[in-house]
Amino acid sequence: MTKSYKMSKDFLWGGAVAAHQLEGGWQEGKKGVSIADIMTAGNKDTPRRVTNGVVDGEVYPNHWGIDFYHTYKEDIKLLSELGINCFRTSIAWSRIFPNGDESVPNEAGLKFYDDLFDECLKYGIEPVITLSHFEIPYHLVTEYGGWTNRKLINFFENFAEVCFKRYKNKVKYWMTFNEINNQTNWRESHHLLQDSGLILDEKTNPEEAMFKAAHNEFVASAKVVKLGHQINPEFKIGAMIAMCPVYPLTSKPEDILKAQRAMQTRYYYGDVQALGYYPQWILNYFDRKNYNIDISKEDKQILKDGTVDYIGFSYYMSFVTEEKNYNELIYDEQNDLVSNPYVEASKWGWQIDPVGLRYAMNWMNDRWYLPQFIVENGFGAIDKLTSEKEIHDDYRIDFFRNHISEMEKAVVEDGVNLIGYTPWGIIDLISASTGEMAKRYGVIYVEQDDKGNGSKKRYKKDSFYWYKNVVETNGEKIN
Ligand code: P53
Repeated sequence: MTKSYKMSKDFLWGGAVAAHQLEGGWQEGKKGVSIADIMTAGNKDTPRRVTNGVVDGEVYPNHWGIDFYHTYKEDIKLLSELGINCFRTSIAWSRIFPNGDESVPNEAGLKFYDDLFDECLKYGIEPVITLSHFEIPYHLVTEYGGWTNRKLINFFENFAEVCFKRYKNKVKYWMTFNEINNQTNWRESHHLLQDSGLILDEKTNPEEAMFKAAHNEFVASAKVVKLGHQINPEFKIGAMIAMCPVYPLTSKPEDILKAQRAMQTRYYYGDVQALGYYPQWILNYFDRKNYNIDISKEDKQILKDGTVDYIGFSYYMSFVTEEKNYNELIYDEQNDLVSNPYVEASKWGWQIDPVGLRYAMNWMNDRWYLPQFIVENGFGAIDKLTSEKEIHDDYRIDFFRNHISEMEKAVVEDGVNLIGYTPWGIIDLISASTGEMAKRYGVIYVEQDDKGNGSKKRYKKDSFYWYKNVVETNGEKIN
């Protein structure tokens, strides 16, 4: 079929990163310690560890990132050569409020983002900003216990208010919490830390703590959506969800039911943020489990008044589940997933499924009726720098081509309202799950190894030229 259509002419083509994964400069400009600064380096087989503060002799890759704090001018210039019109990054909370609970913001931190956003705007690149992307100030963990403490709602509001007022003429698209639903997998403690700043003792029920923390995040997010619209009615403030659709392994009715519960469990976050209330099944679940989530009448009103303007989401992979023992219908992300016989997986076990992107976009559209923004999509792989300083990453081009093709079908044929597309890790950076440099996503290569050694020079990969052509033709030429 030849394509006789185009994406809308104001479609946002960009690239995505997050502050803690590329800035480095972890102590510059009076920045405070964030939770990313106490996570050690890991790899595919060795999980990152969380240390008790910053410990001498440990290796913390987020301390150096790719040194973007110092190189952002050259990097933004390089990115501008792609022809992109937006750039998604986050504001490191600990640059603005080093401890998180101060009343006066840190001017040096604010100035850094002013300069960064100006640099983007200079090239016609619009910043798209996440307020909290896996990097809350560590002090909010040690002093307050993270997001299970309602005091964080207030601290977050202060942080958001300062950012909204300061950048109100430079930033239009915002997101509150990155991948708020990653903590569905609460058995893996790094998700609780990255999403909610939780380091739990043995006595605490992690699932209950997760639901409590998520509730406080919902309230904080809703308050900030309302506040943002007061500060600038033009603001578009979104949720940010890790979209991994969960399929049933077979057509066995119990498998179908299990996959449905899996989707409900992973995406009730979206229900609360998009619709403004909790679905009944989960309230019943809290009751059955005797969980005290503390959802007040006032909270319910706040959730209703602060629904998001759009659904930002990441898409990397799909999941499959089956029902092994149907008595109580629950979905346990750590134990209930099986592999999909129909798709291939990356070296890190992420199942590659472009069609799943179209499925997911339709599923969300049917459920939430909101504009969507693909704020992450990409392929983590080992790249080889040749002696000519080239990177032949056809596998990444294939990944992008197949996903963009399904994305365009979802938009043009299925009528999903999509604002933009920002591939993840547009420039190589530190992996969030493993802390590796070797798991690369970029169309720009950064010559640096897992230990932070290397020239740090930037090189355009083959995928750079390919993506540039996609952007320049507004998604028309993807072959
Ligand atoms: P890395 C899990 C599943 C899907 C997306 O991930 C995830 C995660 C958490 O690791 O995270 C997002 O670097 C996240 C980014 C992250 C990116 O996906 O683990 O928003 O910060 O870097 C890719 O390969």
